[in-house]
Amino acid sequence: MMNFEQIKKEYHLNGYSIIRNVIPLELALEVEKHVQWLKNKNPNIRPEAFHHDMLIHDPFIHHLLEQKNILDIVEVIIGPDIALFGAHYIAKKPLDGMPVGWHQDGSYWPLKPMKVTSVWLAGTPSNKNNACMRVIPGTQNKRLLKPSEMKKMNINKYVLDLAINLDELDTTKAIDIELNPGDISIHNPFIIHGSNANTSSDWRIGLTLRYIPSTTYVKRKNWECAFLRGKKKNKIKNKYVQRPKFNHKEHMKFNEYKKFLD
Ligand SMILES: O=C(O)CCC(=O)C(=O)O
Repeated sequence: MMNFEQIKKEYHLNGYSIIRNVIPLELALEVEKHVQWLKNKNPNIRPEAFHHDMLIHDPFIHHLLEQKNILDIVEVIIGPDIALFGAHYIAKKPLDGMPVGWHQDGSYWPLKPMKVTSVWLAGTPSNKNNACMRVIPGTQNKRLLKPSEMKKMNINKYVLDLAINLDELDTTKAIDIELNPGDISIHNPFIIHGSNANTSSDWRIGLTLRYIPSTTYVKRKNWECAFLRGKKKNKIKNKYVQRPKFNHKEHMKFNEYKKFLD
């Protein structure tokens, strides 16, 4: 049983919360399989960069988006009318998985208002050894830095193109978000977080999912969102994709693919 009150309390106090065994292990193993499948299909794209456009029409991703346990947790944070505006696998290969510089998610996002929460879903163990996400609790109460206040990073070496200058941070306060497959963490769009390079001999696979209430507008032309629960707001002109249909030639076959046949 999930303790929603506890999740809410931790999230507001620390800017994040860890929730164990949110999806079944069997499904988490399919997350790992999906990354390997995408990698074979897109050999020229690094697996840290399996972005939204590659995922938003994918039935397996929609199967994850329909998981009641995840939506119930998201509802505790952003309320009952829920959409997704971002999905991104940050999958780090063994030995050369790229680091993510310290940042606040909200610095990147064209959201009006900045009401949003992130889920980080583990498809493999993610720990200190293989470069798990790290957060600095309490920094969710700081102001959001503008991109112009951040340092430009080399995108051949870092997952993101911007990072907060190290001399503005106390990284000794950082906490490692250690997860097992099927666990999730949720984090606030203001909290400062990042991760190291993966130099271990293991994969580190995480799926980031960004949820907004249907009252948040995504101010990016033709950006595709997925509507997931509750009510849409007519005045908010977000574009919602249709639930995809499974196609044997285009999609990875997964245990429950039949749900997407019609
Ligand atoms: O996956 C990581 O290491 C960092 C994740 C991250 O920056 C995010 O979810 O916003």
